[in-house]
Amino acid sequence: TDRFDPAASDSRWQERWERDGCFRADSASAKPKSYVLEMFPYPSGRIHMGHVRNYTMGDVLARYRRMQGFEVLHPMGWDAFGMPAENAAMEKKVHPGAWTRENIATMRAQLKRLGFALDWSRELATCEPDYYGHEQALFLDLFEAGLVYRKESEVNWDPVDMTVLANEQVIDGRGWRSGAAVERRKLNQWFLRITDFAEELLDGLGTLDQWPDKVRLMQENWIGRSRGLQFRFARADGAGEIEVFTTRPDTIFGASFVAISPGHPIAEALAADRPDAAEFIARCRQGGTTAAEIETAEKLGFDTGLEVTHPLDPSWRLPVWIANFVLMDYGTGALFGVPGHDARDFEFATKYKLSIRRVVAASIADAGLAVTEAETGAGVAVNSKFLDGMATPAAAAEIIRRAEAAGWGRGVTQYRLRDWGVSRQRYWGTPIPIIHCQACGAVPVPRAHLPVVLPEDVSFDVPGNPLDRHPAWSKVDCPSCGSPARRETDTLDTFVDSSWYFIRFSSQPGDRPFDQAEAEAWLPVGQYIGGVEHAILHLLYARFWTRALQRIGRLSVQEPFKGLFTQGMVTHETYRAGDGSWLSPGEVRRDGDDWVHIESGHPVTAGRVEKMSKSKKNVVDPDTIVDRYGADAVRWFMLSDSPPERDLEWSIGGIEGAARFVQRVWRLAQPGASTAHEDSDLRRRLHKTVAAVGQALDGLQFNKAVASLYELTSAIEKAKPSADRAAAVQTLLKLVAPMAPHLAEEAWAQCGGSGLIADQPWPEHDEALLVDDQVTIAVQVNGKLRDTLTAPRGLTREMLQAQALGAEKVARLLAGAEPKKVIVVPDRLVNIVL
Ligand code: ANZ
Ligand code: ZN
Repeated sequence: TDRFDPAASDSRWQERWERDGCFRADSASAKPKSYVLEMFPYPSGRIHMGHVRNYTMGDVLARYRRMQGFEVLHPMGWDAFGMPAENAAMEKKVHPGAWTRENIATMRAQLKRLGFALDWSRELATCEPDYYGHEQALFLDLFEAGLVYRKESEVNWDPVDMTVLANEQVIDGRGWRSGAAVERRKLNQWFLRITDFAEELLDGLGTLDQWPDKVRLMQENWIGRSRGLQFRFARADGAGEIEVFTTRPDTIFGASFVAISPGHPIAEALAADRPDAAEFIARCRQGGTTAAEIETAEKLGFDTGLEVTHPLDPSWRLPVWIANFVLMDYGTGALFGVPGHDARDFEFATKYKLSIRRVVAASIADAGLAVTEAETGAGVAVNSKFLDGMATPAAAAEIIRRAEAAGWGRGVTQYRLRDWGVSRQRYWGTPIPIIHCQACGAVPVPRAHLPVVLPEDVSFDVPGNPLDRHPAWSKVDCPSCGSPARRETDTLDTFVDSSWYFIRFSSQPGDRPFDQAEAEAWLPVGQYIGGVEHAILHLLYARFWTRALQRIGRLSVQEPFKGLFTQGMVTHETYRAGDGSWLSPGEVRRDGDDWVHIESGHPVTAGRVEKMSKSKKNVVDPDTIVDRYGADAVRWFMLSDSPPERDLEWSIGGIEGAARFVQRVWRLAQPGASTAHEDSDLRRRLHKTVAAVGQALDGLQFNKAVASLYELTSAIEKAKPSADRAAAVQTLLKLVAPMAPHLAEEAWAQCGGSGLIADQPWPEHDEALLVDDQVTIAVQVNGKLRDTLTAPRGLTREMLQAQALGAEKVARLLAGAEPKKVIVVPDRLVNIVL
């Protein structure tokens, strides 16, 4: 046939791969192993183009590694717990489980249509007891190892709906449903001791040389190591001390106040007998719990009337304020304010008329300059007694030395990283396997009783956690004393589910979370691919979980993801009608220089090219495209137009170009197809392409691989029929196979190739054929080497002479003068005599 027909072909090969168990990973294989993984999707409804791009990249790599002779693990699963399912339950009255499982079925079918080389036998969904039951076991392992604890901590509270809100449910400080201003409330919650691993997680970043620098930097900043001084101010009333933490001990003579957090014990004690203090603290509790919200909130202060004495000058007193920007869970929950050199302190001091003093300057001579805004950089100490003239780091070290010598403080390391709060007051998550007993406290559910399964009969007609309202589920007997007790009704943060799914993929025993030997055979993941939106939390939590398992002796792997790649987004044009509503690109047409709405004829404004999103109506549904162009054209387009880390703009031109390329390759493979007669050096070209495509795929530079394949295709099209040409076609098909696997299989079969092309070894190249037939020509002036040229072998004397005289360095030496004589030795040298 003269056309490749994806509609007939795609499903045929997909079934064949499935039937042959082609992409099943064999843990017992003697081949070297390669684990390729894309971040598993949240089953939100349908696959979008972003998924297609992500999974195509991983698929190309997986198929390439397989052809290279690796035993490849390339699995797929579903990050299936989370809020959207509960929102759907509230809005559409469907059970979160039914909604989720239906979405999974749809999306699985969509992925299958794209022909991904996945080991579907290892598919998992985190919402099934078969997965989350093992997660409960791991939670208990960590609990027993002291890596899990419970403490009181703040949550977002919606005062109208009377429910706890997840951070994502707080929009501009208000509850997403009620619109009420969110408050902070204290609740007992479960935490994982990730801070125990802060140093390891930071140091481990140094070993991740196959991660993007920007992601490592984001993790580094998130962990946030600061070195500084912790010391005590004595209260002037003699009633104890206030301990503070500073990263700028050099500014100690610039202190103008001490500020404590609204949650600080001194603040709480004060609130107990002063209503104005209590009221102030309550005011500070308004607004959400995110760090960003606390950072940007207006600075609020309350003068306690207390005073402390300066450690380096007992006659110097500083006022103590309660300030909303001081976090209780960082450092000591108290600080000394230096308005001259800290932006928050400057804002605070300006508002409350506290003194602002310069203690750092560019040089000693600038000591008298006024400070008009916080100068946070380094310099030399001024107005600081014995520190005067010392550079910032030396001055800081000097204060730490004196504090330690005199015993009023010590040098410390602080991390910004907080312990991981994993409690969620939600239904659709992994139940935390704990039972609360009046007498025994928090008791782990006995292992034999795992999994603790979510009840099916729950209602979503009122806000709050359905598990709390369920009449029977939480009522159990204490496993330790037998008296009536209560199940924990909090469920785990879904980031816990995604912190170990890649381990479960390695082996799926029924009686434990994973098989250690098999996990160690596959891990670490060789190449992990996903969105940069997961650069911080997901990756950090997965790294922590892996290290925690290592600490308790369950897995001897340090880092879960050896290579990380973060791909760009898929974007598309946007359009808006006169009333500001969005129109899909299919609803508009060009009219001269303008755009109009096809249906109404009204003018339309073309907007920016933006990430595909439902709200902007610029989504292209992969299924429609696969129907029309076939899987390979979509896959090819996803790889071809942009470097993979950049955004890819969807366009009809692009997908049609990809579809045309598929047909071009198809035609090449047809018997007797060539009517061309060029006698090109196809062999050399072919070996170069094999090398270039391999190198590009190793570096995940898919667009470069595509460009090389276009060139080879054109070269073959021009070549006259020959054995070289026939061999080139077969090799081309192998090179194209990871990207356009259906086409490659069909054409391979057509050319009489044996077996599946997916099972063929990756073509080898001959290094000797890679070197261009180029020579290096020495360019001399008066017999001295001045420059070199690269030229094709056999270039004429005249051409060589012209090139040499045109060389920049030679032209400079000649300075316009005519050379006396030019001696040319072809393929070797040009000597210019002046
Ligand atoms: C005096 C000072 C002078 C400070 C100066 C900064 C600049 P990083 O670098 O993020 O670790 N701080 C201490 N505890 C705090 C808390 N619980 N909540 C909010 N801020 C707190 O920040 C350390 C600095 O943040 C500390 O150094 C302290 O202010 C403040 F020119 O002390 B500094
Ligand atoms: Zn008990």
